[in-house]
Amino acid sequence: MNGAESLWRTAAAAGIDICFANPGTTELALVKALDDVGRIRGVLCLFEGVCSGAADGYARMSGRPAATLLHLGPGLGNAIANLHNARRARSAVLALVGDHATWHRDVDPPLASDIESLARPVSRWVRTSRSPSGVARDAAEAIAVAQSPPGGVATLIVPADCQTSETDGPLDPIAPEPPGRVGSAEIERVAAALRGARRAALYLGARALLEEGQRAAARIAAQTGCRILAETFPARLERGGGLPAIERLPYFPERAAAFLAGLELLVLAGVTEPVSFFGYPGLPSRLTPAGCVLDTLASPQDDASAALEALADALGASRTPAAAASIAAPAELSDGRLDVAGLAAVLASTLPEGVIVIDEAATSRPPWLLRSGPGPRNTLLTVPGGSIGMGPPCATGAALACPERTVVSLQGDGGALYTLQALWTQAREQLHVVTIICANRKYQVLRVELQRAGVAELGAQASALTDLSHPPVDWVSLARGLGVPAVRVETVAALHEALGRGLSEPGPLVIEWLV
Ligand SMILES: Cc1ncc(C[n+]2csc(CCOP(=O)(O)OP(=O)(O)O)c2C)c(N)n1
Repeated sequence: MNGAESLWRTAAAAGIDICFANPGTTELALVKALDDVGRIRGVLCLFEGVCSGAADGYARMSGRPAATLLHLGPGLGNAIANLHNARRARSAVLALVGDHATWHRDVDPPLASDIESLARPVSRWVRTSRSPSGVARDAAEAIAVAQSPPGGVATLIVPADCQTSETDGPLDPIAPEPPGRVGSAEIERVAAALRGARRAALYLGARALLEEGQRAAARIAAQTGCRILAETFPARLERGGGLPAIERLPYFPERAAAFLAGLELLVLAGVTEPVSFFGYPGLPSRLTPAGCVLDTLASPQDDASAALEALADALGASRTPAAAASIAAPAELSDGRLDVAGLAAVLASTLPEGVIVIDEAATSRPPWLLRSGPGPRNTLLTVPGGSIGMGPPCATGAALACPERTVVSLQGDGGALYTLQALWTQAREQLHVVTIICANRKYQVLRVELQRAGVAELGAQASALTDLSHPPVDWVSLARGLGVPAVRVETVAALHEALGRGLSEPGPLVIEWLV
């Protein structure tokens, strides 16, 4: 057995069943070995940023690690923006990168570069395999690190000769570290603080936003009257279907300050303190109001759900589930031109139970996404690292992880243009993804930021550098060119009809909304 086969057999034993790949000559032994091993599905992505975003989406929705296969430094470089998002989402990703044969590197061939230096900022673990016999051990270690709390990217660089040379065979998986357990003293301390505070909130992130964490938080809220808040851009937020009403922290610091104003106690569960996305002169970077006590119940490394449950018990909270949030009556659908309110109404009345919603809609984001609670059960995935171009790949990975569920991706046109090649993979794999492109034909959020910075009127360059309308991008043609059927809508009724069709028919669909 060669090193490549020993790597895949080790990875399969450790729970990896998919690899988002864009290979080159230095990865071909790994490509061939996928056929020899037969337990890992190779999915071709036409740009490495699609590989990394899809692996992130797959890991978020499956709860299992996902692999990417990338071509030396340039391939890894193309993947970095979405590896950054995966790092911030704390997704378990094994980034495999091929390299030149060890004996060939000395001649400094054209594709040689410092791959480890490229990998480090987005990886919690980086290693270059030194020998064929080390490849399986390196892979086992990488996968364990990727999954150990809080989870992240582990990058393993495998020289071509380490893939092709003979080895002893695969290794058993290495168990990831367990999440940290919050001790009873900490639980008692936070319980006492919550009992003593008149205006308190739980601030939830990461795994605290899965079902068990939310249900425990609802018990605590029912017992103490505290609010339940979520980080602004959660990696994965379960919503609806009787889960509690949770408000996402607003994006702009002024709104976040108003949102948190008056709190005396903010309890962190699975998350670090709230901070502003960007620094604005005169506004604070840290968002916790002056005089409000920050108390960490559970860090992102800890089992935040278990800590919340223990806290609910310590507070004597009832075990009977709090009354389910009432199902919102479908909003009235107007028959006029489509706007953000119309989009929200169509989504609220159309989306089925169990839908996975991807939010990279930027300024077209319907408020419906910011407050969870009413409505059928759904799962929301957002962009925790703020690096746009995550939506189409992440939708692709989520759909592969959950073939029985539908994915609806709300996507700004600017962000979509970074990684539109994901549509081709959606077509090839026949994934049930409906992408609504919010085509305002500009980088609107940057114009909002310019306004906030006091620019009353855009200069010619500022206007040009935030404009996507000359020439206008034709999303219907782009999607069709990549094998995905597409339709353009301008009215509420047309969106309603198109979305209904997309939800009921198999395979992907793109709906271009001319904003
Ligand atoms: C990788 C990356 N490059 C650039 C940016 C800066 N950026 C943030 S939002 C944005 C434009 C978003 O445009 P669009 O998706 O059309 O949404 P809109 O703001 O128009 O609603 C840009 C370029 C970023 N966040 N990430």
